Amino acid sequence: MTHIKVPDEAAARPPLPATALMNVASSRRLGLTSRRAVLVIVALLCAVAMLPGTARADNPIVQTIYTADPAPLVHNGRVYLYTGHDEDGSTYFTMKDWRVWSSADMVNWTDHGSPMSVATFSWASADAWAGQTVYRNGRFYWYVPVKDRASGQMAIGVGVSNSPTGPFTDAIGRPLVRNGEIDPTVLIDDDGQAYLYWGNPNLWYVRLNADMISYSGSPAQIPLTTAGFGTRTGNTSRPTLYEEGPWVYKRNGLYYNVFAAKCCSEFIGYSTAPGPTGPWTYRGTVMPTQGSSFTNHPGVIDFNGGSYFFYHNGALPGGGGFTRSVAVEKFTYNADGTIPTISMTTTGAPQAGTLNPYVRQEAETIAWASGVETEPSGEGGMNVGWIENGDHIKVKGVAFGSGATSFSARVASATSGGRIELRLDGVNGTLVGTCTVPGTGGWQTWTTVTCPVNGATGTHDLYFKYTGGSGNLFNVNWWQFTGGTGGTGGNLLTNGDLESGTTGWAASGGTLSSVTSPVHGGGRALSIAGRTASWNGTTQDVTAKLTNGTSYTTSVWVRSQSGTPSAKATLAITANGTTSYLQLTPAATVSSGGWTQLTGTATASWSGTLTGATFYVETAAGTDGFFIDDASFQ
Ligand code: FUB
Repeated sequence: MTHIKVPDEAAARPPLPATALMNVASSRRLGLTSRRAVLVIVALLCAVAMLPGTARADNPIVQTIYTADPAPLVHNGRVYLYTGHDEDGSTYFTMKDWRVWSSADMVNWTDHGSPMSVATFSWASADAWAGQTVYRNGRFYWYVPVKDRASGQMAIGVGVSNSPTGPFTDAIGRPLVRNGEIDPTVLIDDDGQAYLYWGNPNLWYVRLNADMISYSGSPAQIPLTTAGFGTRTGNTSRPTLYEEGPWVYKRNGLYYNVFAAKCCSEFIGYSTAPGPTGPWTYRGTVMPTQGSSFTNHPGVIDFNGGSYFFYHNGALPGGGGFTRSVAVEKFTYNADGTIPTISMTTTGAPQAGTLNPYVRQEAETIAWASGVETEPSGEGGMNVGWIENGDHIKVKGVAFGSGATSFSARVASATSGGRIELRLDGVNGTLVGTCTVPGTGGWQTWTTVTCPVNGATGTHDLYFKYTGGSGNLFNVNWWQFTGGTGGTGGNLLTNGDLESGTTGWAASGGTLSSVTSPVHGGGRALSIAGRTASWNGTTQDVTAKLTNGTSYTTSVWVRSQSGTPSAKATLAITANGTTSYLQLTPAATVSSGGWTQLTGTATASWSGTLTGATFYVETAAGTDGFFIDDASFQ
């Protein structure tokens, strides 16, 4: 496992020469001399990082291991990120398993471990290379290239799971297709027809059946014309730019194929088409050749009103062409649907929303980690481990609201433990609490420790700085703060002030738009028009933010676009397959002449497992359009 010690802002600096960084990745198992060299490098990086006015680095988005070949999937208000895993010190694409990560805000990523590996496919011998997961009819299908043991050829397998985080099993017990080519991507078109595309050096597609694990007809080649895929020079056997890694999707009626172009080093190019099988037209560069890895690999999504481009590079210490790391940038499509040229950054995407410290958070939910690793926890999920004196984890944009009073963490230690220092906005920032972790008799013998917190109000980056003696100190499974007031401490709604357009919001019928007039506060409000039922309203997924048995206070300003409907805020709670509706505010008449505040307090509780919670503003009857502004749910 990798044990990468990087200071918080290391990656925001120009990269150090590869020779200087060579040994950092495997520092945990290094001898003393190498270890000292690592510490010198880290000290240098720390010194640079303490310079004033430096940007905070959040790319690459995983620092605990090397990751490659990103495949993002948006499901129920979260982004699930499926990646490959480059083994430490690789000199080839030595990849044995795939990994899953997820985030509700694009900066704090939860490690879900490895729910699928080469061993999942009994017929495969090696090469857990670039795949993609899609959702259909309650199941998640993960298409991957692996080496077929019998033929020695690369083939496409398909894993299946009822959960986005697995575990995944081999859906059919044999390759779905096998022609020696790699890198599957799947598009499910609006008419329900699914297409599997893959290929290097060719580009293939086949129509998948509705079961997603079989197909109709035979695999066909998409003609690699220079009009469709650009002109490559200097390689007569490959006249077009298409190399590998296709990512096919549809947006506003246009079909996109974003792919790794030219070799080597690769850049990311793209083509568009009026239909799923073409004809394709080459549109140019998405991301130029950058970033210390001779491959690159695209993944593109829309999430909470923003567009995001995932890729990989060699930016971590010890990184390179076979020790890659996944990163992300936010971008905006041009008005004609073309994609702007995107450059790699060390700052990454902005945070979409905040993180709620008053619900249980996994210790492996991380914006930036230095020195630690993760592992499967005996209590389920993953835990953070291999913590040594001075290691740290940053969690970004933590909304403490009116103030935290105490902190609890689930910890285990086979040695004598240590301390968790809670610091704001820097690894040496304001200390707001210190929790002492005792020895518990085992690395998976868990206990909960609690300590007082002072001075944590408003929204800050939270740093867990781990201190103690030598060697491994303790493991952490999860943590949670207790709030000074109201039990929650902060607005759980993303973009509650509506100043970030429609970010975080959706419509349960009707059309959503961000407007500049009328507004209640600030410069923008949210409009919902074209409603055809009273329950059509403005909605926001709050599943990950809710705590069972907690009392929530709601405030939202509403104004009708016509008529005088009665408006209310409602929470739809789905647990154990049943949905119940909690009225958050009494219904109140709203008009087009001014703003009306809906307020109320209600307790959210459920039995069994919570699978969905949606905050609604709707009307008691009628279909008049309305505006909302300055919404809070806390
Ligand atoms: O990660 C192994 C291979 O490298 C992938 O299948 C390609 O897309 C390239 O990224």
